[in-house]
Amino acid sequence: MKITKKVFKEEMIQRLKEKYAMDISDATPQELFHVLGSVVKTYYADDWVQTWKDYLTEETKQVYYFSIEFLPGKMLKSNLLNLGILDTVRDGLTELGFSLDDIVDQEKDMALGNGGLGRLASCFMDSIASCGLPGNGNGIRYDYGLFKQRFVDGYQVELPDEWLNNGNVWEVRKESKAIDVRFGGDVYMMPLADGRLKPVYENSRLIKAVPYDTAMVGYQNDVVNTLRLWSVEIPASEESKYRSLEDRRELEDLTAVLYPDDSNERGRRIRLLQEYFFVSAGVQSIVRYFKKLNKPLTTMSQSIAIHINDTHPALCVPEMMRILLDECDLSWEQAWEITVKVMSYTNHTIMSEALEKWPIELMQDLLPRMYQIIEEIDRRFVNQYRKYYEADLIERTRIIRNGQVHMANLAIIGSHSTNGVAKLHTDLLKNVVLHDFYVIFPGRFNNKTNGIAERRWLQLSNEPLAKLLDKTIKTSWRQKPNDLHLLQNFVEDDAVLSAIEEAKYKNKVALAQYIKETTDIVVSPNAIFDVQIKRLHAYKRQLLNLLHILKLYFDIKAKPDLQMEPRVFIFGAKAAPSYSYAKAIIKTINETAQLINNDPDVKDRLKIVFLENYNVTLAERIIPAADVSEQISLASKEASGTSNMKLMLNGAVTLATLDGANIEIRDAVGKENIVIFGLTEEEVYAYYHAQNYNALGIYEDSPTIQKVLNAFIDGTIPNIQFEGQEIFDSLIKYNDEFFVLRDFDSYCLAQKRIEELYQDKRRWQQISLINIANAGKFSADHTVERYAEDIWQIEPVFAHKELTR
Ligand code: B1N
Repeated sequence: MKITKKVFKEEMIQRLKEKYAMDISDATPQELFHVLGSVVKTYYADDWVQTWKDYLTEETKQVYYFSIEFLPGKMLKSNLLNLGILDTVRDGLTELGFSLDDIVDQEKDMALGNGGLGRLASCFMDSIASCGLPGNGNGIRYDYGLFKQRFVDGYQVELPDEWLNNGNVWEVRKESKAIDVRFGGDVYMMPLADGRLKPVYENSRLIKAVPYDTAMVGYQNDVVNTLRLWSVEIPASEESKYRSLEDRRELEDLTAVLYPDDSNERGRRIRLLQEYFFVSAGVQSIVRYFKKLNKPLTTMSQSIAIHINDTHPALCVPEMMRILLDECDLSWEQAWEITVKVMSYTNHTIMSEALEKWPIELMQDLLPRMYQIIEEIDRRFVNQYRKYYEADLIERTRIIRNGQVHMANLAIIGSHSTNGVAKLHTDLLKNVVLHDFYVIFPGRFNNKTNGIAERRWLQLSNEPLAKLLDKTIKTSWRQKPNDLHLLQNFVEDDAVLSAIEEAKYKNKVALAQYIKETTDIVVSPNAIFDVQIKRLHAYKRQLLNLLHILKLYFDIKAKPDLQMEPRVFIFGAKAAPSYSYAKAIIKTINETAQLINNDPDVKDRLKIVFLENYNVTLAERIIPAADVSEQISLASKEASGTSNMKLMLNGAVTLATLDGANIEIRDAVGKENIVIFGLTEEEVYAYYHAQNYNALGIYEDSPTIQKVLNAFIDGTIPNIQFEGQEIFDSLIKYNDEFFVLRDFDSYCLAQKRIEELYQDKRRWQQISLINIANAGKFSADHTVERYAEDIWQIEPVFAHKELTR
């Protein structure tokens, strides 16, 4: 359908009248947003219905991406871009007397995720649709998304994220597709006359899972996939069981909040119920759909792929078994074969505190039938493999041990594919963390390096650069991110090099303005914008960044006329509310900012800006303006990282350890075009094996480190008596778990190198260009195409569409 400016404007005027009974000239941005959203919905409605129908009638194999987190951010602009009407709508609104950007501001971020894992799921949704791949998301519609972060006296304070307060234009409630989910009570197996066993449930509870569908619009390809998020309700039949308000509350709380922990698990009752809730609803609805196709169940893997994004949806395995056994009357062997073929699993972390385990009693109590099935999977696994492997290996790989259910073991045993998210990460899975499984199932392991949606992270968020690219290399990069490579031809072109710098400068001016408005801190766009944006976690080492800033500060204090390139250190990070160490770091960075930003001796050579409430929308503001990308986790700890890719795509120079995808970024740009420092993963493991890391020794040998660390406890940094001591102790008393002190000197040298490079303007511009030109590799389009081919065995729908058109 061709949407002209004229048609669009008339539609806006008409709908505004209908919905709010007013002239468009009187509408507020909020009202305009709602009307615009509903107009945009009509533009993809036909394609959405058609995509559903095509998949059904063509019997297209589809993937269902199960994830307990999705982090789409705002959707208006992205939908406009993908529909190919961004300019039409922007111009139309201008003619009506409004600015699209003001209206865009009205949309609340959809923040149903914590960080990288949830954002990856959303980049994948965008890429799956944009590559014309048949795929859907399956998750939870939390009433409250990730908390809003405020700083009060430098401390993080958490406020609820009431994202649904003004309604959600994009979602469609599908009452008719609701599913009953059962939990609790007792279950026993009753023998039937024909010898089969049927489960009988006593005192169990039924809850209703209601799906809310959101369109995932593909990039100018008429494909509209679905993100299905489930919300809990009390079924009419069960109303009588919920006498008291508390009873109801407990149930309704099930999909109330997202657990705010990133890379960290705390086994909570409600969390386990959340996991089962969206898994059961999702798998049941998939089987219901499959049955419509009238094909034998044994062929399910030809029509359906289910992806388990980290272990949170690992109950997909026993839930599929339950349905096939209890409701479809298949034998165990048949059901198991189908399940393993349908399921695949991604591991996102090797941090042991993030590996999910549930106490047996809790699982038995809340999900008795799941537990029975898991026990049987475990029993058969042990039985089958103990013939071939030593008892210890079997003991280490079984699902149930030490009183706990090991979810990663369940996901690996119950699926045909286990992948890591960057080369190094996958190697560590194979050789260290999951080595025992690799011995048993070598063919199941594979790597899929993460990727990012370049549409959002360049086309939408960095218009100055996008326009420059169009002018320089034409527009094919918008369809094929790999064509960014064409920019490489301009690495000696002075005009292009300065244009890149100008685009960056423009973005820095805009960010400086935002910083002024939100924090009242004045920063110069001529300074180096040095950016670390990610969750606050000890392994990501925001502390290392802070130690270096303090060193620079003391250098200035010691030598007041010290010549240095002015720097703005920009942080964005939320800490899990219960993670007191991470919160101590936030407080300390904020107090150090007070100290440095207000010290007249510093004379604007250093500024620290900690922006509140880091989220997708804030990332879209910061990333285009970044000069330096801080990727400084301890080698082996960051599975992949994705902000590293986004920053590179926007021309920032990466300052990194050899961790996660940083290694692949180095390989893509060449080692002259990235600044690498710190221990390698081998060196880290060598310390573990020798157990000879000695933080105190490093401290005692280095006057610089002493000076910097003492600032935490001697009152130099104000108002952090408690926090400063906690951080100091983590390094000295508890021997510096993430080798911050060991990497300190190397990091300072790397920072020096950044400064030298920056002072050679042309060289810096060239590095920036080379980073942009080589970022196409990290497009999530490639990543999902690899998943589609190697793991899901699904194909793009275009081939067929072209034929039938
Ligand atoms: O997943 C991202 C990676 O790029 C990051 O390196 C990795 O840290 C991140 C439990 C997690 N791993 N594990 C989690 C999140 C929430 C939770 O409750 C674990 N997040 C990651 C994408 O691959």
